[in-house]
Formats: sequence, C-alpha cells, structure tokens
Amino acid sequence: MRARTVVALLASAALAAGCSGPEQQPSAPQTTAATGTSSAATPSSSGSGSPAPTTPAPSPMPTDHTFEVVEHEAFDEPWAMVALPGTDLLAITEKGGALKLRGPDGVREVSGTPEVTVTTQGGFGDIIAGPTFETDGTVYLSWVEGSGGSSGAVVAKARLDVDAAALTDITKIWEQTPKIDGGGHYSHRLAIHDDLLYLSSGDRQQFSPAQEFDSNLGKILRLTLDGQPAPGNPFQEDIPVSQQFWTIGHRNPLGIAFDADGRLWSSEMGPKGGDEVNLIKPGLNYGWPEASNGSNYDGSDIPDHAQGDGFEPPKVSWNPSVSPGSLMIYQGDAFPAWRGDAFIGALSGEALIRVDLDGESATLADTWPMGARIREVEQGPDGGIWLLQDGAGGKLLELRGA
Ligand SMILES: [Ca+2]
Ligand SMILES: [Ca+2]
Repeated sequence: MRARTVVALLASAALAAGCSGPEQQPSAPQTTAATGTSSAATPSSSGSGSPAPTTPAPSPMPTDHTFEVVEHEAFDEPWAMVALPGTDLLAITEKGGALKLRGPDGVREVSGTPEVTVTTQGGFGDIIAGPTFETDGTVYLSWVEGSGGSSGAVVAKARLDVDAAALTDITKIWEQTPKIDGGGHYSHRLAIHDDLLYLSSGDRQQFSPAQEFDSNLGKILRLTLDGQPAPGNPFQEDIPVSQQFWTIGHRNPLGIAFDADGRLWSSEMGPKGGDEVNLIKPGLNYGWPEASNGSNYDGSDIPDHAQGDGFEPPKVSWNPSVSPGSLMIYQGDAFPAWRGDAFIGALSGEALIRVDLDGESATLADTWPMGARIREVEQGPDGGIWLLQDGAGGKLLELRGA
C-alpha cells in the first residue's frame, strides 16, 4: 500500500506550555490542558524552591522540528508495537490476538500466537524484544486470560522467527493475581533494562489493592527474565507476591520506558483529571487511590498530591484528562532536538504529546492534535517516530521530518 501524506503539522517553538496548534474540536480537551496547566500542575521534586536564572542560556542546537504525518497500513484494534533489533520490521499486536510483522515489503501475520481473552480493555497486549533477540529470537508478550467472566493479565517469553513468521516455545512466566470480574485496567506494559523485566500491573478497577501487599494489582514490578522476583527488590515482606513489587500505588500505568541514563518513567491513566507522568523509583508509593490530582468519576474528591503526604507526586499531570495510552523515550537520529524526550500517545485527548525530560525533571512541551485516538508510540527501525491509531482500522502513522 502506498503511503499517503495526510497532515502537515508544525512543531511549536520550545515554549514551556507548547501547544500552538488550533483547537481541534470542542470535545477535545488536550489543547486547553497543554496551554493552561503544564507549569501549575507539574510538581517539582525539589519542593517549592524555583531557580530563577537571570540570563537566558544560549541555545546550541535547534529546539524543535517540523514534520508531516504519513499514513501506512490499517490494523484491527492494534495495541502495541516494537521495532525488532537487527531487522527493518515492526512487530504489531492486535487486541483480538493477532501478531503482525510490518516492513517495507508489507505486512505478514505470525502463526502460533497464544489464545487470548478479549474484554472491554484487554486482549493481546504488549510485545518487546528480549536482550538476546538477535541471536535467538526471544520476545516477551503480555495478554489477558480468563474464564467465566474473571480475567487477568499474563506475561510469557517466546521465540519469534521473523523469516518463518512463526511464534514458538511460548512459556508463561507471570500472572496477575487475583483474577477479577470485569474488563479494565490490566496495564500489562513491559520493559527490559539490565537483563531485568519491568512490568506495569493495573488496579483492575478495584482501587484499594494498589495499597495492599497481598496482590500484584496496582503495582510496577521488577522480575528476572524468567518471571521470578528480582534480587534486591524493595518490598521483601512475608507475603511472597510482594517480593515482585518495585513501586506501589498505581491505577492504570499504560506506559513504562527507560531513559538513556537508566531512569524508569511511566505514564499513568488516572481518574477524572488525574493523568500522570511519574519518575519511578524503587520502594515509593505513588498514591493511588489515596492521592490524585484528579477526582473520581462519580464526582467524589480524592485529595491532591501534597508535600508530606507520604506519596510521590507526578512530574506532569493533566486536568482535563488526555488518557495516556503509551510512552516512548526517544533516542533516534531523525529528530535530534527531541532525543531524550518522552512521547505519549493520548487516547481521549486524540493527540501526540511531547514531554521534555531533563534529568529528573519533566515539562509538558508539545501537544499535537492527531484527529484520532493514539494507542501506541514507538521509535521505528529507522530511528523515526511511529504511532498506532486506536480501534478497528487503526492506522500505522509515521512522523516524517519536513
Ligand atoms: Ca511498544
Ligand atoms: Ca484531587
């Protein structure tokens, strides 16, 4: 299928609040959020002290880029993708259970995929390449399993033969416990750093388990590549499952990613007006459901994050919500001024969002309306930025430097 140029967007200048684009539509809250709340709603890790430089530093390199958005193939409810190392391929999961390999020569379907349970928010989930992918094809996958209305996420390792387009040797290494009736907040995003597996496990819309030590719901976990609790994890309680925990107090963290210096960041779908970007540090409690800059959908309040409450505040938060569905930290060459920055696909916000990362600080920088729910953002094999629209017929999109 020939690519078709559909939209040209001008990246904003490096304004702190960033979105200079037109209002997309009355129901889309992202523009207001971007222009109105980025500074005020971004708690600083250094407390109330605000450095006030008197002389602007000279800018050694461009601080923005222009790009156009190119449409590629359509997929059936695409959920996740990853650039497979040593290839020119993207591996793309579809919620219903299919795995596709997409390259310059087109799209192939992979055989041998696991049987998944499709619920409101869950089905086939994430895919990432293992550290040994280039020699043995190891990948890690997540999906939802269930029976009789009760379900939970699982994680497996497997071998992906890209020449044969075949998945084999699927071995389940982790499961979300307990299984829950209902189809929301699995999270089940994966990342690997220093030969350890990090995994987000959502609260399954049960709220309180995020603060409890007898289930792995509402946590970010750190495991060995075989799914065992990693040595040195911060919660070594009597309850074995808590030995998996890296951080607690999470609602629905649909994005986790490491920066070049080894810091782990998450994007978390919060309640009404409480979406977050968090810097994930071992042993910390991120507050859900005791603290949130948003409120419950039934209108009841949740105390905002406040200094001294014992909970780690977000680095960036959104009100109104944008529904961050994915997180990628860019390391490519196509857009050098954005190297090291976080990119977030927004679902209800129908936008691509750039968050400027600088050490441990994060600042909302750009919110580009995309006219569609964005499910996934990833760095492509070419070092560019690629997106997946959400839903039936969701298209693969490429940002091409203009
Ligand atoms: Ca991905
Ligand atoms: Ca609140």
